[in-house]
Amino acid sequence: MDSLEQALPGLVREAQQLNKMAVARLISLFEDDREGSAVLRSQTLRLLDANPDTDTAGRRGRILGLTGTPGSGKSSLLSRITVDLLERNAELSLAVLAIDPSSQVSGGALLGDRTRMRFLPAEKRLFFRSQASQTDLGGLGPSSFQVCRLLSRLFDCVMIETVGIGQSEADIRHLADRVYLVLQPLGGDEVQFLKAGIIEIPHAFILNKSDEPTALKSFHHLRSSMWLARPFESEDLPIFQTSALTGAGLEELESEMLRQIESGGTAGLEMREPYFLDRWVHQEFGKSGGRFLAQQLGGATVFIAQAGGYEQAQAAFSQAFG
Ligand SMILES: Nc1nc2c(ncn2[C@@H]2O[C@H](COP(=O)(O)OP(=O)(O)O)[C@@H](O)[C@H]2O)c(=O)[nH]1
Ligand SMILES: [Mg+2]
Repeated sequence: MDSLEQALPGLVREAQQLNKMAVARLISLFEDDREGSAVLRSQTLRLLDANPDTDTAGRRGRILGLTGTPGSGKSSLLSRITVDLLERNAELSLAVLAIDPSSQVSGGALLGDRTRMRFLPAEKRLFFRSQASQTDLGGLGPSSFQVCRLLSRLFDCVMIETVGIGQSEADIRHLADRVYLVLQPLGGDEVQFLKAGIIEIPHAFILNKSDEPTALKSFHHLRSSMWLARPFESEDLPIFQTSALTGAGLEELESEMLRQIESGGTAGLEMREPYFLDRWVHQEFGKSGGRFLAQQLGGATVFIAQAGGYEQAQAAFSQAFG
């Protein structure tokens, strides 16, 4: 750790030039849950926000989330969209964080989706990282928040792919500035979109696989489901009909994403720190840890303020509780 501390200023500068090796090394630090690493993380964040001789200093990239059931086409869409966006905006830099539920079974988060991504290894403006998810139901991994704090300081946009089923999909709403739910046309037995249960979460819908024969019927079905589930908003909720196979509908979706990215940075990962500190405490210390935070330490918001920051709060909590 000592040697990393010395190397940190250089490493941060290289990462700000989007050197892939440097970015990957910093990610490892932000995924590291050993105690000493919290100090290095807060040093990294300070360096990132302060380095005056780079144009990324003070950057907060917009965070877009793509969620939806496995097989709906999230990875296929991302592999096209990312490359298209880089072509459409020559200044843009993007990081993709794919949170892969299958990795628990296969034992490694590295293959799987990556092989399907049409990925440009030499392109500095595009960075791809795959992460194991916490459960086989998807949702965020234990360090997804940490890695987003880092990536949003380096790239104009962070795109997160998560599987959204059950409870876990709501997590993405806490991390992303905008959540897109990717759906595929209904099968013959008409499972209702409403039953999918996640219609309340997203800001926009992507009905993918529009090349399939039942796509149009499903579009009308989705519209009426939205009227039922979110009657006061449904006018404002876009549905993008896309095909990652043929490319149909992608231009419209990409235009909306570019508008999102160019409209400014993230609405504030700082604001989300209390939620993720609470989540971290529950993960690491269980329910009794959560009670201790709420009852003895005044709750996550108060405790972060008292400790002087998120990293400091993690370290202080481990001491106070452990
Ligand atoms: N017909 C058709 N198949 C697609 C489309 N997008 C993805 N697929 C296929 O659907 C399967 C799942 O895609 P994938 O991107 O891995 O889905 P993910 O699990 O949501 O990331 C793959 O076999 C893709 O080739 C599409 O627009 N049309
Ligand atoms: Mg995928």
